[in-house]
Amino acid sequence: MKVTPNPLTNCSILILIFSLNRREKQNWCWSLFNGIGIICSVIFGVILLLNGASPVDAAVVKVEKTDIGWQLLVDGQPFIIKGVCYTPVKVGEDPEDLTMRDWMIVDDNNDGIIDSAYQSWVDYDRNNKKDSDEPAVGDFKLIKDMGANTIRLYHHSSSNPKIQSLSRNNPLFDHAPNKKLLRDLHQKYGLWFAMGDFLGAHTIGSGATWEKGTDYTDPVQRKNMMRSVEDLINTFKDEPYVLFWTIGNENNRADMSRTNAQFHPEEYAKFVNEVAKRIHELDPNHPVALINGETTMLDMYRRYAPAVDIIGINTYFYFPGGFGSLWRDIDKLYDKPVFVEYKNAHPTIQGGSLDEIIDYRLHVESWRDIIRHTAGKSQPGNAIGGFKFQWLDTWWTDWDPAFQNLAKDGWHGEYHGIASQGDGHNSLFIRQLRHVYYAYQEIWKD
Ligand SMILES: [Ca+2]
Ligand SMILES: [Ca+2]
Ligand SMILES: [Ca+2]
Repeated sequence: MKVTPNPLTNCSILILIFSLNRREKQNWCWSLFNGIGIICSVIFGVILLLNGASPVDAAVVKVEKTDIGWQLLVDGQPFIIKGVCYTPVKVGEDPEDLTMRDWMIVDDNNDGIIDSAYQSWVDYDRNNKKDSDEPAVGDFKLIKDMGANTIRLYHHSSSNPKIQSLSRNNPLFDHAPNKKLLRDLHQKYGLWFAMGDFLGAHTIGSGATWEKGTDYTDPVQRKNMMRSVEDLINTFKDEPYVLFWTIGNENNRADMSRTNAQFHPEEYAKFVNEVAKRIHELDPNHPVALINGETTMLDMYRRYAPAVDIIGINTYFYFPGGFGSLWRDIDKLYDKPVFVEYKNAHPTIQGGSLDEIIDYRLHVESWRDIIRHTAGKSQPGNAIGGFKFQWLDTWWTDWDPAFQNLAKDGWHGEYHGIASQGDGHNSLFIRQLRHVYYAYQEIWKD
């Protein structure tokens, strides 16, 4: 686990060893040197303590292609991503109105404990009340018990006012990240985090106005986005829970991302490559995943973005039995390891609630298709796992964030949760676990 030793720590240790080795010499000159060495060691140690620094214990994560296909390796061991997208939103809050808060700091019962992380509870009898046999358990214990090993976080908050201003001072991102919390979740539950930067999606990080959207031909905006990414890497690169970095979130789709990548694919792909190279300079220990909507523009990445390590696909399509020709299509266009972020894009709603049987069957088939295309199984062996979108129903996606309503186009984006928020009272604490939770518990246990 130990990598990239802190040079300050090394310096202190070297001086200390040097002074101890020479201690037997009585020469006054050596004594003076020893004295200086010990004093320096103490000063460096104090500086480290004051800075809250700790020994570097980031994992070494790599991707590797062999005869059997692509694999993600964590400290040398093959790793399949059993992932969950995690963005719990309290009923009534809406990121589009800049009212959504960061779950990492939400403590609405004012007890100093982060609510969703440690105090959510399962409403087993679905009566929308917390009964005596429904104790606070917390989302990450539930997610761990479901068998997941990785959480996807889309974008990072920052303590730097200049970086905050690039996200329109959005309350989601306008504060220091809660690294202590993430460390605890890693230590307690063994969960890894895929840490993201939107790279201008939804205008976050670019400094563009919402009306104009992010422009990848604008050198000022590109500089802003690079700074935002550098802030992410420099903040988290030595943290033990980082699995890899994600950049973008289907920025190739203008309708979904408010960027012009779709209209300037070459400029976008070249910028992505610059960003991936910069990340590798700052942090050689974690790969870079580009998140794309479906498989359009992969040929551009092949030509102009070879520095990307992993391609993540947000997919809305489902074919009987899984993802159809997705794995082969990607292999032909862009020879990289692949993970998918997937959902039941057309949830069947019966009598105002999700048809959980249809939903869980679809998810089981999707997961089996992922596993079928991992290294050593079906060709091309390029799958490294997937992220289920998402942990909790959101109520802001369509119309009023105070109501859970259907979409006019059948996408029903407010019903993608592994857990629902019941009737909306007791948000953000209540969890009604759907059948899909128990389905994953079964298929992810190996
Ligand atoms: Ca609390
Ligand atoms: Ca109950
Ligand atoms: Ca709604």
